[in-house]
Amino acid sequence: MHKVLSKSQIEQYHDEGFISPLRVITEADALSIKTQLEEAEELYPEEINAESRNNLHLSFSFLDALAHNTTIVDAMEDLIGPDIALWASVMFIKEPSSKQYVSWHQDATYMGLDSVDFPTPWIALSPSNIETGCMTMISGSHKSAIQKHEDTYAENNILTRGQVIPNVDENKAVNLILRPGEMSIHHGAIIHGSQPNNSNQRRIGFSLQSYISPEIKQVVGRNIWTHIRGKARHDVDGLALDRPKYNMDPITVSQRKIAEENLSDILYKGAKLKRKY
Ligand SMILES: O=C(O)CCC(=O)C(=O)O
Repeated sequence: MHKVLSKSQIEQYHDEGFISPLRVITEADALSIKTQLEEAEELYPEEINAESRNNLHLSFSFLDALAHNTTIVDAMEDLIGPDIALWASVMFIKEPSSKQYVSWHQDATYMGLDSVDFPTPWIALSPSNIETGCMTMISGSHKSAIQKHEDTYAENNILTRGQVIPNVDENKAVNLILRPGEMSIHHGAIIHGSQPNNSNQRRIGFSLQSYISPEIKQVVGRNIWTHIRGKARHDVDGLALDRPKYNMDPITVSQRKIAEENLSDILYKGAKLKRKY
């Protein structure tokens, strides 16, 4: 018996590499989280900005709550079983009428794990559609191996290395249209990307990249894992994370710093250049 996902949704995840849309919280709650995020951006500009967008769930309690949201975690359990840890998170913000885009890529390429088989929920905190620059998935592409990525460091490409898979066959491209409070779930090996935001509002998506079962091991670098549910992982290097009791809870701020350094070492391993995110 599955907790949240239907049999056909689970089949769709395995066949196409994604599920969308799924309602997680109400539209009003999503807009309230967006307001909290924007207040936090004002109050702590050094901590949350376009270059400091990773692992915000480690030191902001309203995002920690989303990472542990029962509907999201139940959906994860339906896909990967009861023992779950979160690898990292990324707040993907595209400013109104901006050129920022995400090139075709496969998430698992630079995560340094010994498997590509894991899900990422992406929660819309504002409307995500063709005008605002929603994610587009190449249906079924998770079934082929990790493709060669070229690091471009292109200015408006908001991926770490501006990495891109050339010559993607876009015939099977599917746009994931989400209302605030809905999520999509995508597979670690699916080819996906997103176009610029041509609207007059921000496009904000919180990517919980990714929920991982303990059978999957970190083989590059030392990740700081967030324990979510079930049996804890063994490869946590002795750092049992405190969850933030409130935004910027001091102990969690220093934990996030360590997590950020480790994540950067993983994501930029062998890269010519390191960007700040
Ligand atoms: O937010 C976007 O447009 C892209 C996000 C993405 O690539 C991801 O969550 O894996």
